[in-house]
Amino acid sequence: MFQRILIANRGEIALRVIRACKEMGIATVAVFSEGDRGAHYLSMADESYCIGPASSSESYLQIKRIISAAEVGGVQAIHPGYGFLSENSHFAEVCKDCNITFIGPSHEAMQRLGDKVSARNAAIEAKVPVVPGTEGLVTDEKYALKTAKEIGYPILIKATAGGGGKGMRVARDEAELLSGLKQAAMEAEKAFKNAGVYMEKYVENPRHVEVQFIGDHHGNVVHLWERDCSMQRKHQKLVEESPSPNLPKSVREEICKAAVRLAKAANYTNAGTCEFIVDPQNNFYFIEVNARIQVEHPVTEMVTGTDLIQLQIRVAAGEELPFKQKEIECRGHAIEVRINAEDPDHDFRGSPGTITKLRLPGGPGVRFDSHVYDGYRIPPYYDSMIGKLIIYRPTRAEAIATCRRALDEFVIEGVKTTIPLAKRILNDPNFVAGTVHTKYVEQSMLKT
Ligand code: MV4
Repeated sequence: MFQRILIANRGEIALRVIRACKEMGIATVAVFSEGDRGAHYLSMADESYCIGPASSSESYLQIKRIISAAEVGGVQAIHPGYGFLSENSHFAEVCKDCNITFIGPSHEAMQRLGDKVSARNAAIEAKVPVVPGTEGLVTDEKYALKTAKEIGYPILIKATAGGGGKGMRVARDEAELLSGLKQAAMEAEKAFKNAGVYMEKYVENPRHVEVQFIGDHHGNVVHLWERDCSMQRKHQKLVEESPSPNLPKSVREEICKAAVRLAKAANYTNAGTCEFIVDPQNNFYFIEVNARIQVEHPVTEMVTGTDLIQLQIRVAAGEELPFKQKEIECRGHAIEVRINAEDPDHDFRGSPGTITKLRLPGGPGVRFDSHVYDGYRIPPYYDSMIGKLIIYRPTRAEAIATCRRALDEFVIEGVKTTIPLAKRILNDPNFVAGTVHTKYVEQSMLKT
């Protein structure tokens, strides 16, 4: 087992990893930018090193600075968290070359499943349902028009190096297809230095269901059931839950087994998530793999009674998974509400500043994963999420009641937050009915 681990991240996920390490008797090395200097979570690590100015590109994204801190800190492994370098296969490779264990998939598996077309091909090989679309990248307009004719409009054009909705375009006819292809390729070149695009039939208003899986270095891969993340706004998840409401048990079993097939076929080790869309007839289609631990991992931890970060560390250290698939039950119901420092009256733009009053909810079934505290200055340089309220109760109805109560107790002053929106969501009849799709918030709750 590792003696010391460096956490190449910040905020709530850095604290989450520090906590897991402490319980395992593993020393921790934190890194921070000037923008995070003095944040209390840093003092919970055994050591912490400043790796640069506030901007991410000069600190948390600087591979050589992270590796230097790892060398100075004398660590055996690095946990990347999510975002930043967590899906950067070059970083995973550099760690390997420096004899530092990257707590995540191999750089080969990351590449194989990180590229969207490559992942789609792996899904096809593993007999995982995909949306009808192009065999590979769109090479010329004739092929694009022919394929679009075969599968029918509307078409979704996607960047193969994209993800999380970046570089996507809907085309509802030939004209939109031709212009969309050009724009998507230009955007992709600019954003990802890779202009490759592919096409899929556009599934209107789908639900977003993702499957947590984890593989060890002994050939075992298991799923830890699914999460429904349909409550989103502009590809930013607002509320996630498990199990997925109104998804028949048989479909849940199928979608979870499909994820395991794909992970096994790709020789995937450590934690990952397989993202699907589900149409109104409960048909599911593979979309992409997230080759990292995700923000919403606590939802899965609650319904399966696991600690996913500790599992990641154990697997990275070469241990076998401590359970077989049939031992992993999905029990009770978990709901996570992301708490962002954003101003709902100004298109949810960031609302950094100092927290002047903080009253946290508590009581049965309430967990709050966050690094913030009274007097904490939320920096303007990073993602606006400041914590996650996770509720766990025996049934969905009870989880909703507890979540409403917890949100009512929650007081954060000094910055604007998404708590008012969260309260509206938890009281929205369609959310309570479990019938929302990925466009619901934008179409029905935030109609400007
Ligand atoms: C789709 C889709 C509908 N049809 N693909 C792509 C990024 C990933 N995170 C979700 N994505 C989607 N892929 C096909 N063929 C719907 C989504 C999707 C979505 C698309 C546009 C706006 C918001 C969305 C939220 C969730 C899923």
